[in-house]
Amino acid sequence: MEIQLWREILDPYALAVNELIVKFNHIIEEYHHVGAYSPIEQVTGRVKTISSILEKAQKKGIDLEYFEEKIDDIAGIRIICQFVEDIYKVVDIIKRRSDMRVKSEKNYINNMKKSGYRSYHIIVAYNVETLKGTKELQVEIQIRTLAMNFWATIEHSLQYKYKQNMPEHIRERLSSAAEAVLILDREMSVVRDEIMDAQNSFTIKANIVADILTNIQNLYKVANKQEVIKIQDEFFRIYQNGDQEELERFNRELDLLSQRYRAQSLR
Ligand code: 0O2
Repeated sequence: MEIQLWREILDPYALAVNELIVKFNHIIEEYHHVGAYSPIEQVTGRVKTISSILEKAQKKGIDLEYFEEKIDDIAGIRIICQFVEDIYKVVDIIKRRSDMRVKSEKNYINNMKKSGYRSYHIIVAYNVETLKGTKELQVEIQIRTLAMNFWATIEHSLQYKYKQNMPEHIRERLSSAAEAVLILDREMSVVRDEIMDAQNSFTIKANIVADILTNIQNLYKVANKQEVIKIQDEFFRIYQNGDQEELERFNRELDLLSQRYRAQSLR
């Protein structure tokens, strides 16, 4: 196939990857905007390279005429979570969406691969709009924890280096590292509630501070400058004390003051 033709075929996949990265990042933002913990930590994506498509087609005996149907990870999204529990939340989120249809799933979390690989894979059908009209594509979404991702990234590079001939002692090391990842994820799940609490209060505090600063900025445009400088000093004092309740109270008072000055309409 000519390079140009490959480009034409792969272009919609690049669009799908870009769109899905935006959409999953938006989910993270939505959680943060309401001061909640996001089950998604990070999102990345890629379109398989032509050489990797050719390699997979050859390995699996796929006729290149049908590679779009037979290779389901031409477009790949990787969602990284902090905890194993988050993976299942993300799976639910994906299943409830109307812009993608789940075609198949593989749970390598409960059924670890022989290599030690763990991840949750979902193949979805996803529509993109192109100059030629709507095109339905398959996208592979891999969902895994930070620890699983660390292991998979290292193992992937070693697989690439050794191809089919990975030395036995390295294979054994990887296998015991996979066990360590399993234990690490379990340990993290035990302290999950405490970690989430800490992260939630950090996000809530950051949101309050952002609100206060917006209020002060808006007041500066309409209120007496000396008064606003006093408010600002008061904010620094409360901030340094680090008492969240006092910050919340201060923010409510500022809201009222801003309303009085109709400053909020300037937001
Ligand atoms: P790349 O370079 O990431 O695109 P299979 O024939 O079982 O290997 P299949 O049937 O396409 O592959 O589906 P599967 O098992 O769900 O694997 C698809 C992708 O999962 C792989 O794509 C890898 O990204 C990842 N994966 C699966 N098994 C392993 C593993 O043992 N180690 C690591 N590091 N990743 C794995 P590609 O095309 O193989 O690779």
